[in-house]
Amino acid sequence: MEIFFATSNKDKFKEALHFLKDKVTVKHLPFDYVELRSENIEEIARDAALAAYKRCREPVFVEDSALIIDALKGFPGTYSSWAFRKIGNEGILKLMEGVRDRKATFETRIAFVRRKEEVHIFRGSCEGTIAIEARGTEGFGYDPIFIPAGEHQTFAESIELKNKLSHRYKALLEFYKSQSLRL
Ligand code: ITT
Repeated sequence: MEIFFATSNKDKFKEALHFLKDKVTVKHLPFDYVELRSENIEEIARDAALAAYKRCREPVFVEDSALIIDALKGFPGTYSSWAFRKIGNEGILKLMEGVRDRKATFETRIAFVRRKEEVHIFRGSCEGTIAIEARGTEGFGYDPIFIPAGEHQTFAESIELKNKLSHRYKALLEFYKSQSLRL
């Protein structure tokens, strides 16, 4: 079976390919569209998947991820992409200066459309904390400031750790286990 992953983010595509390459043929559908404004990542993923399906008329999935920081009342959440472009990791660390509760969660929703209007959702999350300073050069986005629960390294310091524990990995595993990819 051949499926498309619609995303504007090459790093996300690389990580998905790493996991799915032995299981299914995944093709990149470069996809820039105006994302729905919502506080619900599932709704955003659903809307994007339907738009992607309209574009390619082939089995396609999208994936929306959000970093949710407890002490910032869930910010950046569904504004993660915008916040990363505007203030980046430096800006997040500044907002967290002197904050003791550093708990944060990465959430991912995969939305898969095989045929018209039929959307399947798969979830993955990874709990952790926001580091005091950015560390590491691997991965992308917020990886240098995210430490998964029970670990000491950030995702950017250990890509092996990320590939094993990440929100994306868990959502892809659900996707794969669902049989959606086997017909
Ligand atoms: P598409 O929507 O086109 O797929 P995007 O980069 O906008 O690409 P998201 O909305 O899912 O992707 O991501 C929101 C932000 O969170 C964005 O700035 C990413 O860099 C960041 N992000 C997503 N997954 C991440 C991960 O695994 N590690 C670190 N940062 C991540």
